[in-house]
Amino acid sequence: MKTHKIALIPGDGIGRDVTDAAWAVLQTVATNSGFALESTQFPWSCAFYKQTGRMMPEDGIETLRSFDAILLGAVGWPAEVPDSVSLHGLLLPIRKAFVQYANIRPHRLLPGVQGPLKAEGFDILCIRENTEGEYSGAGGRVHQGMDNEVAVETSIFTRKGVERIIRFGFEQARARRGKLASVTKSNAQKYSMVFWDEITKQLATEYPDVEVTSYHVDALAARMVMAPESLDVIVASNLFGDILTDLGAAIQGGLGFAASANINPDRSAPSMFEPVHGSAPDIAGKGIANPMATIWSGAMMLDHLGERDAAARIMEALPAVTAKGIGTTPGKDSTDTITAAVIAALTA
Ligand code: GGG
Repeated sequence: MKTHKIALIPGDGIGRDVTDAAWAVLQTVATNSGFALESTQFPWSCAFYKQTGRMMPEDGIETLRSFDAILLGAVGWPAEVPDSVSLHGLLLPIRKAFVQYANIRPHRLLPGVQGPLKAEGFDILCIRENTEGEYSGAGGRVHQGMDNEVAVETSIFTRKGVERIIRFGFEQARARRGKLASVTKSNAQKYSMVFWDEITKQLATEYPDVEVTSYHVDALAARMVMAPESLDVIVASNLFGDILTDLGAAIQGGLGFAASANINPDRSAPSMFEPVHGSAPDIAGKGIANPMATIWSGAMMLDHLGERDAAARIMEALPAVTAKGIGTTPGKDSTDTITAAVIAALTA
């Protein structure tokens, strides 16, 4: 029997609740589909940082390298560890070390879910550049605590990095409805964002079948609210993609539904799958976190591992559950209730 080796990193807060739920669903579908999933769990988190001074061990990346994929819950415990420390200590190094340059975030309104807009049929795919740009971590601070203190944060956009993510966006658009929105703020940022626009234009000649439009990020955000049906695939930088996908999550009914895949398209290292949401310390341990985003991310993981039928079965189960009104209202149904309903839909 084919066995996929998965590194499980529940992380902080509700991360454990949602990864436990997703794992139960993944095990069910694996058993029913004739393959096996074998997990190794890693306690890397802010609690780990408090004990060891690191978010993961020095050889953490090398340890993860031998796995077929990584399933992660959430990172952050801001009362104890600054978010900038936890993000730069775990999530960002994994994305960079494993060249997971494409962060794929699907936003779809599931039946029965009431979003804030009338956006029936809302279905967009956001491709976020995941290894450079505004989150490169280049910069510094001098004269700390003095009135001449300076903080500098440098965005890094390389031709290789920009070309490969925009090309990935074109390929995704080609496989969907053939429309690509390329997002910048090139009227205000005259080096990096003009560079991005130029590369979009150059690559467009290779994809005559894709209708590409360049938008400024503010206009695109407004369009997502006012005319979401006009959009198909969005490709954006690390920061803009991060922000736009929280907007996408809101339109699809909340962060509880927003899944993501950090993909290494060349398959030279493992890819990582995680919900868009963070650790939500305010509801941690209450058993009310919506596990759908992590279950959906798990389906993306199975798809990436070549288990397409199993992934498709999960993606049929989720709307079947929400159509019954289960998991559609924040806090109404427990994590266990939603998980059991998904498992029941899978085994019906
Ligand atoms: N589920 C992953 C998580 O905890 N994300 C928190 C976060 O702040 N992420 C920022 C990012 O995705 O770059």
